Amino acid sequence: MKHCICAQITPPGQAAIAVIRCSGKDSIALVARHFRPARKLLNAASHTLVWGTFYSLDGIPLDEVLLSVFKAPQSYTGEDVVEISCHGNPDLCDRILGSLLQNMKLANPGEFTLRAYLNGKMDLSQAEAVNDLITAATSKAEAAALMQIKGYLGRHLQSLLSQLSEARLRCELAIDFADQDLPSIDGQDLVNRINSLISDADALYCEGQHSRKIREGVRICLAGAPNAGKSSLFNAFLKHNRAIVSPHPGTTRDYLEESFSLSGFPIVLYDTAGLREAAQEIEAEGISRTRHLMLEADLILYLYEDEKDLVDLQELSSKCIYVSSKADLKPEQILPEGHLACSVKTEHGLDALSEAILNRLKLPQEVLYRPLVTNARHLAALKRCLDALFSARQAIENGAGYEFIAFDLKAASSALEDILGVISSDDLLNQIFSGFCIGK
Ligand SMILES: Nc1nc2c(ncn2[C@@H]2O[C@H](COP(=O)(O)OP(=O)(O)O)[C@@H](O)[C@H]2O)c(=O)[nH]1
Ligand SMILES: [Mg+2]
Repeated sequence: MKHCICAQITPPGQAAIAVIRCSGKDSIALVARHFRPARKLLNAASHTLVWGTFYSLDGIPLDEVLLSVFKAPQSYTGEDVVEISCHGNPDLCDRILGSLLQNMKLANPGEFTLRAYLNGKMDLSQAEAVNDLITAATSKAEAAALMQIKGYLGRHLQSLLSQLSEARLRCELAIDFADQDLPSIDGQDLVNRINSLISDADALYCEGQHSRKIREGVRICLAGAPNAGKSSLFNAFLKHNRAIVSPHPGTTRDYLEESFSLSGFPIVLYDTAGLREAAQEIEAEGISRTRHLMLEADLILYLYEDEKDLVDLQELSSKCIYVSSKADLKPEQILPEGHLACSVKTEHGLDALSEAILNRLKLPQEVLYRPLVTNARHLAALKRCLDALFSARQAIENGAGYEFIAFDLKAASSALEDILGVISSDDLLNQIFSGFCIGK
């Protein structure tokens, strides 16, 4: 039988209130051993509060507490749950938890959510989204995670899965009745079904690739000649003086990395050493890192004070916004097509630059109201599903037997089932849930 588990679900440290959650078949009876009036707890209806005193097992009163009672299956974990709200003194919480641990086990990270998943309260994609929501750094990332918790993605995948089964069923019928003189299945119909599955899965995958940026942050690299004003712009975006700004070229030798939110989207901004030849050793190393960061970035802001500092970025130019910096010093300037001008000093052009960044990245505001695959594990599974579907379509085109097509369709289904956790190995579950915080 499964143990009752407990853990503090509020952050450690002093607070007005701390909450300890207990979950398991016997949780109500086990907490009642510590609680007066015990009978009130034992008789409590689900979703009610019970007020009383919490005692250690040897009868010493520890605190006045408020218990929230949730009965299976109407609880977070799907088991009987008691949440103990006590006073938020860390020492006191330890003593309450210590008493409970005489009959219960301390929950592992993510174990409450793991139980919720195992008890069918949510599919695996929803369970993972719980952690995404807790760790989301910006409002857009929160919205995407919440959509997933609410099950939008799960329902969408379920519908793909049932279309896949339908197509597979047709193949299997064709295999089973191959030796009988029945009309063979409609090949064109099967191709149509597979094509429609491909376009659906492909849209989900492509949007997902794009939206991963919502989770992980868009990487923007500031580049340009030394002294172009990169560190100043870096500080302006972060709204504090993180990077050293100096009139001496070559001050920023290593790179700096900071995150901030741009209209709710997470951005990881890199301030780099300026690109110039003939640098000292350390600076040269900085420059080679700059090149690397420019390659990896989703977007490059290339700053220049003077047009003579513009360099040909070749293949990188497609992900580059050219910014003429220190515009306050160049009131008469005529900008090349597509370039922006800004001044950190007067703040002129900074809003337009932010807007240009958002436009360029085509961050999908509206996509948030549709199911999104933002999790790397899910994206990889979706890719496996797509590959299997391509292979099925190829098999039909090659005139391969239906057993080959059925095999590919089966592989496509199990890739989607991996996302939902229809069947999942203990290893996978451990890997996923160990990334959670204790108490979730
Ligand atoms: N007038 C003016 N000076 C600026 C502006 N931005 C940066 N500077 C100055 O240009 C110099 C180099 O700036 P910095 O940000 O360190 O450039 P970096 O080498 O590209 O990081 C410093 O003296 C800054 O004060 C601006 O918008 N207007
Ligand atoms: Mg600098």
